[in-house]
Amino acid sequence: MSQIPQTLTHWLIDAQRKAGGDSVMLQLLDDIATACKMISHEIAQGAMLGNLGKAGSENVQGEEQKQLDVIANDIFLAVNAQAGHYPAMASEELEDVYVVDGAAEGKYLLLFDPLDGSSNIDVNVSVGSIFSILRLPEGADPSQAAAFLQTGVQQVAAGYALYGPSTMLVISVGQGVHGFTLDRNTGLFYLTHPDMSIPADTKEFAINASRARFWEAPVKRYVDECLAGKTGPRGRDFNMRWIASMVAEVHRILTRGGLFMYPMDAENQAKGGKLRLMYEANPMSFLVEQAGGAASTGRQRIMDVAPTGLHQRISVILGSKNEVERVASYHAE
Ligand code: P6P
Repeated sequence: MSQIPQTLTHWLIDAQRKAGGDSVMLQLLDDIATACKMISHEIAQGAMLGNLGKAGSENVQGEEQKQLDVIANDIFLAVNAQAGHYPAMASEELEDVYVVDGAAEGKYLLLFDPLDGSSNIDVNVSVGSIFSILRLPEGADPSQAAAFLQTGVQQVAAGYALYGPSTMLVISVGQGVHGFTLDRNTGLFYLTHPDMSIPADTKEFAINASRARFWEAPVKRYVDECLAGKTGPRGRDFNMRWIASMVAEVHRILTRGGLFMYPMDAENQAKGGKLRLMYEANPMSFLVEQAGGAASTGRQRIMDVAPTGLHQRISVILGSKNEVERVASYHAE
């Protein structure tokens, strides 16, 4: 019989057997996959469904929402509320905690950015959804943000969907990082990228170079050395990428290595940085570390940061371990 790739469901069954315990994690990730399939359909239709462009509203970050931001958020909330495992959820698109009716017995908390990089939607560039799953702490009130304010090391699962030329779901439940590709004919995700791993070294870095005038000295030193190429202190040439879609950048790094930086700088310092800790930096750091990479603020491991707010922003330097450590060493000098 011809060998067919393992489906997400069968992979989750295997992972649950290895981890022991109940099948809840299997159900949680299966529902995430369903939500991402539905969002993929909305996005893949592009202008044909009339859902491109602005929603005419702003999110909690004061950012203009695209119609697909709202659609993706509604899908994530509706699909992941059904099984009753989450008494509450937190979304980049919602200021407060979203309490799930009838799920008071749930033991997990879901945090997500339903459509990251949505400024790329109208120009048909890859975007993604990012999710993080925490346990509800014993005795905590899930309706309060405090229940969510756990360090990244407390995550029990994390991942993203990448809506690109193909739609992929990349996840970790603490047993490495594994990529699944959506087959639109069967509607199933199949294991296509088992055991994704980040090389410790790289010649590729990603940063929004238009912000160079705001960078702190250690970041400027690192980038200048890369730009100096083989004639400079690094003794080798580097390449640069910037997609302005964190999911796409992280996927490239999980696939072939690299360094992604959105550091705190003189302009965003008052806000603590650009990217959000709880539903962007922490889940991506979980994946990166599970794949053998590193994720730092420049001054400390991202997943050790004690959160102070649901929408807290943070400096992000993640990817190939030796490069992350180099940037961190420059901060320490
Ligand atoms: P800039 C998208 O809005 C996002 O949150 C990340 O996905 C991305 O890496 C970054 O912001 C892009 O920021 O300043 O280049 O638009």
